[in-house]
Amino acid sequence: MLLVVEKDIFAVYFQKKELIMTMTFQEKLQWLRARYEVLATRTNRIDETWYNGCFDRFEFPVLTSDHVPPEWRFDLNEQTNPYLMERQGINAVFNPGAIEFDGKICLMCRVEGNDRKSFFAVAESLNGIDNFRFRSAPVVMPETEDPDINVYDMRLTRHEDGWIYGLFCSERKDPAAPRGDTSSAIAACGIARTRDLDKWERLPDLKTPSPQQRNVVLHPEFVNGKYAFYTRPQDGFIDAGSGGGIAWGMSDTMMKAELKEERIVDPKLYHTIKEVKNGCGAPPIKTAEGWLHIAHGVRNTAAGLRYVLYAFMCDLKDPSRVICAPGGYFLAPYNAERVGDVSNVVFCNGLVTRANGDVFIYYASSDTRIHLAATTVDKLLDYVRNTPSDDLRSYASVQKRIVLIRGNQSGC
Ligand code: M1P
Repeated sequence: MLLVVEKDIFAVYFQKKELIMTMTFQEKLQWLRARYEVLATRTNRIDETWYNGCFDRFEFPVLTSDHVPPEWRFDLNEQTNPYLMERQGINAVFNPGAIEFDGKICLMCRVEGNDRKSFFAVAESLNGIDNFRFRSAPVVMPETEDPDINVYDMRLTRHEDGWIYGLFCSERKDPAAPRGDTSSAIAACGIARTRDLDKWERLPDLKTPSPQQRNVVLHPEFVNGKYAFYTRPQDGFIDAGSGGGIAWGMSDTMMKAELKEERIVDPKLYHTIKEVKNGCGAPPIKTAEGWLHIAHGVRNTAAGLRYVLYAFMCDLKDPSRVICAPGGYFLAPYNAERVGDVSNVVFCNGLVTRANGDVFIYYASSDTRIHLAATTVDKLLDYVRNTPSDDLRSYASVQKRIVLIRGNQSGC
């Protein structure tokens, strides 16, 4: 039987089961590869149903678990896998670091296998909008003498010292957990460096006064001759949400990076989008007016935690000082983004600023797949400068809205 490779994704994807059942191994393999090709080469378009004047959303996720090549999931040998069964499934592709490298946009994805273990893999695209392809194999991240149980959420920083650093969460079981507690873990900031995103040199984990760390970001420039970090100090168990906010600390070296002090620069706050916790996103964007951040804030709801993205800007000379703090969220889960492994979550740890001022924000929805929001540096600056701050009370909020409405009604 000759399989016609349809251009229509639905025709390829939803091939009739009776037909698949009658296929030989080779025909099935051909269909599997055709299905993958159609998805990987699908053109992405701006979502015309979305408008807020600040950023565009795109119709399709840029990466999903189905974008992981069949070679990574199936044993393609008929002798050892006569049913052409998926042997090592992929559960999700999300939370990517991002960087422009060698004329391509590279996403350092968090790929999670069916076994719950995450690992890193680079997917590249020329336009950053579609046609992302994974490199031939996942990244082999060296371990330290205390092996990580799980690694995830890498932030890529092209530092002025010449290296590309990857800072990520390294999770290990809490050795002090009482017997029978199979969940408690310690989260630390793993550090590695590379020149090509392929070969990585693992450095010692970051040492901080806080016993737990996630969402650590390396600032791209030296500050007073030191390496500077945005951290998220947390006490106790990692899911307790007991962090105090985004903090700032400095280290003399990356070879044994250590912060003697962490100072909160962007606290979590009652009755805001970051009431439970917050965390830094990608390394900040350098603009003429300051360092722009896209971070995430978390609040509780009756349906569980809700993760949204918010923006703030820090002083150009003192990147530990917040100078603009718009109220509310910048981007929240929308339509199908709301549902996934961990629903009602958007999370961003990677963005790319292009030479023409375009900004591509890569965010994951519900810990499941990756989307793109496209904007510009100018629009982001307008957003952080002119979005009202959160005055923390309904009365104050309505006053501001009345000023807006009255101004519009008077025709100015
Ligand atoms: O499940 C939502 C996110 O939860 C964690 O983020 P945070 O440390 O801010 O709570 C991380 O596990 C992240 O990967 C995940 O997307």
